[in-house]
Amino acid sequence: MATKTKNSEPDILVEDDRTGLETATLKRAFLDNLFYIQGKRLDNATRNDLYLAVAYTVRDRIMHRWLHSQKALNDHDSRVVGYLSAEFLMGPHLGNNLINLGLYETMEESLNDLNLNLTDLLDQEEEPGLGNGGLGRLAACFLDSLATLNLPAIGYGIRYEFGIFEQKIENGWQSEVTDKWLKFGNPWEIARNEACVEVKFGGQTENWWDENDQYRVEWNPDHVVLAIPYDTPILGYLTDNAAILRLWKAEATNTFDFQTFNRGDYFGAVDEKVKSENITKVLYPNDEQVSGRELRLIQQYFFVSATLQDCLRYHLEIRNNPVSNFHEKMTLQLNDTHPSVAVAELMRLLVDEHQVEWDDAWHITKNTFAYTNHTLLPEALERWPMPMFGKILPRHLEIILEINDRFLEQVKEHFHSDNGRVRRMSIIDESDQKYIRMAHLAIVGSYAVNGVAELHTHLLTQNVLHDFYEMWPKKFSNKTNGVAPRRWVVLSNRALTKLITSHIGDGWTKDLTYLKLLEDHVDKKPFQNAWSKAKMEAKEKLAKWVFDTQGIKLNTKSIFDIQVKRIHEYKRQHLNVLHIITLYNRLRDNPKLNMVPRTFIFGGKAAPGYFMAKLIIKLINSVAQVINNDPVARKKIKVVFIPDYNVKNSQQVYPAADVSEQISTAGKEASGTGNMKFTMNGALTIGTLDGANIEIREEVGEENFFLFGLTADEVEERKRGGYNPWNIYNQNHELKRCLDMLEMGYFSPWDEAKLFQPLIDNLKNHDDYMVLADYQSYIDCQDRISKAFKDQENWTRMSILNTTRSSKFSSDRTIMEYCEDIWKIEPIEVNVPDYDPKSNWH
Ligand code: 26Q
Repeated sequence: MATKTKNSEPDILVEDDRTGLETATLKRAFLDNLFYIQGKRLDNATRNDLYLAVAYTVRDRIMHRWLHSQKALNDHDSRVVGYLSAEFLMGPHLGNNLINLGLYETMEESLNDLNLNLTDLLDQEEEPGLGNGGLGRLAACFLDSLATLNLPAIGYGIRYEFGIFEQKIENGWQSEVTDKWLKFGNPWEIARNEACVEVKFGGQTENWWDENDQYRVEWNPDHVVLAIPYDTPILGYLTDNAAILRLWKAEATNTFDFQTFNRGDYFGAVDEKVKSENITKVLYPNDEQVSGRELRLIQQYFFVSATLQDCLRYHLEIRNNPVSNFHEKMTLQLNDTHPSVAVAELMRLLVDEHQVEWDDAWHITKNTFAYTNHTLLPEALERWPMPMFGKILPRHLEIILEINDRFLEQVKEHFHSDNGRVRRMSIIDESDQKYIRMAHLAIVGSYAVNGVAELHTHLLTQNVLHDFYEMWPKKFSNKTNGVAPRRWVVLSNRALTKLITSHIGDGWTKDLTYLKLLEDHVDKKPFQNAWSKAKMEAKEKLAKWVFDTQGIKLNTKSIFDIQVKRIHEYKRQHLNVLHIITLYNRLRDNPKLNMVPRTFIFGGKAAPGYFMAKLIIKLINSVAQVINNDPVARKKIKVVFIPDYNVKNSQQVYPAADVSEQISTAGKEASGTGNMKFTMNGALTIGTLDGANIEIREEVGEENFFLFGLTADEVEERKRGGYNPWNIYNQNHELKRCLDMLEMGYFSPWDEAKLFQPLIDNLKNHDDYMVLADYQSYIDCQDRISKAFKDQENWTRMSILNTTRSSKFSSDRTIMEYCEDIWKIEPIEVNVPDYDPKSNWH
């Protein structure tokens, strides 16, 4: 449609198909995208075509916000945070983006008009599973909060071609299938080929004194790889600000490998290409356990080097700053030690490539980085054999040794040549063969170090990192984790969201402390009824999904008792199983037993090489098979294992829980974040005094939390006193009976009788995770839960109070603390001007 204006320029009325937010506009834009991008009409589109057309419609509405955010950032010259993480477990984008644009209902309506169902299309999205669990999901929640709070932020990571494996359950065992998440294309990312950088590996170094009497080093690598950035916009909630998630993909360099090295050697060149592209092929699926593989170190260095080159280029070329104030304009958070080689890489870039003097470079470096520790398990502390490290990164080894020499001088001075300290604190572990301790490198090269829950930080400063804490007490602080309320309540739990908003307005979605206002209603019967109705709706939804996918029928009036998380001995899924078997035995003894029906739901992946974790999965499934087929027991107890637990299916799990299982051995779980998602959705926690459970209990009140088990101190004390699980086994009849049944093959009639022997042997002989020591306390606590559930009115009251008192666990709060105490960064207002077809608005 064009009209003539006075000055004879045709005034083309550009309709707002790419920006408009009305139902009719969305409908037209969707059909347009379906036609012009997918090349389909409604009558021949697949479900994936329809999903993509919606995705592009939403992406269009993000694009101008994103570009304005980036422009605002360049204009302001303010300090920016880069969040460096080997994992970003984002989950599906479409639903979250609709929520953040405030467009969820409108889009639902537009699609309904076309006889389409939004939920079906949301379900079509293949989630980017670029993380293992807590640490990767934390990075994702942080990006949501950073964007929502209008903070200038970039997430830097790896674009794995294959994310965390897809879990299949076959005959009760886990098997792993490659996660081909990019199979149908990814509408959310944009490749920025022009911003690629080169990353070097191997070779030798050469040193000389230059004409100014400066010591200089040149690194002559034997392999160079291209790093291509892929950017995804991360839109904040009801704001025009969008952060960037920049993930690096490895490609072969034509110039280097094909011409210089392999002239005429076609197959040699192809080998080089494969070798290069392997770097970002696959995510390592172990959490809490280091793999020590060379390729893992190569992955880490690859994304770190690309990231730092990118940051320096932004600082020097785009913002035109001098190299000397890099640390004032940029701060880089290290998500665990996975990116900690960054300390050496920034030194290399500054000293070797930008000719900065060592002392100045060190000043910049140690004022740039901050490091978050996520673990207390010794087996999870990363260290690299020195020879391997030196082979891949010869220059970085020299730099680390130099950093260490200077650091150990400081240690000697501070602790009066205490050799024990020098040995313990050194970046090089020399106890047998030499290793580089990545946590030590991260601490020495950072201005701030933090743990992720109060107990975790306390244990770090008192035990694991005590020497460092004594040397630099001010470097250490606690930042209790949090989760994004938008994804974990607003998107996942629509019914509860509507209920809450109808009582207190929608302020709570941006500031979770408003939930407190709901406490006025906690004793009002109609509100309580509405609350239990929302819970029931979520339970019915989950039950339907379990029935549709697994054919297991659930009693929605039963207690939904849920444990979803990675499978690990310290998380003690087997303690949960012992409770199930105990109930089963009580029912066998007395089929008329008046017990409150329970549905036990498990979900989680085991690291492929972790035998005991895989055996625990088999155990859960074996117990499920026996109980679910027992004509008496199945009326009261059901056991379900959800295969392939991931972000997408977790979104229907948290809202449906009555009971949240947070039963790790005290002192082992750094924080936990699933515990927070359950609490926000009104589940009651059964938990130990571990990680963030302690703070959850503090917030919701001890009368609204089911506590059991030894404390971290008591665990240590029992171990020091020569803990003997045999004694407990022999003295506790219910427990002994459970273990004997497992040992005799009661739950493995279809398999070899000795199937669970390794698990039982562990429990009886070592019980490193104090399962037997906590058994009785756990059972007693579960009995209290069953009793409490009978009083539905009071249960609902407790459920409401868990939600209304959960505001501390919003990642908005966590991010504000990082900003104030560590990063010192401030919000930037981004305002997209109103649409004006005459201005150069784009
Ligand atoms: C390291 C080296 C080689 C290969 C893999 C790894 C690796 C990968 C992932 C090591 C650890 C992880 C993940 C750890 C993790 O998720 N930790 C969890 O972090 C959460 C967020 O802070 C906490 O809430 C959990 O308590 C903690 O277990």
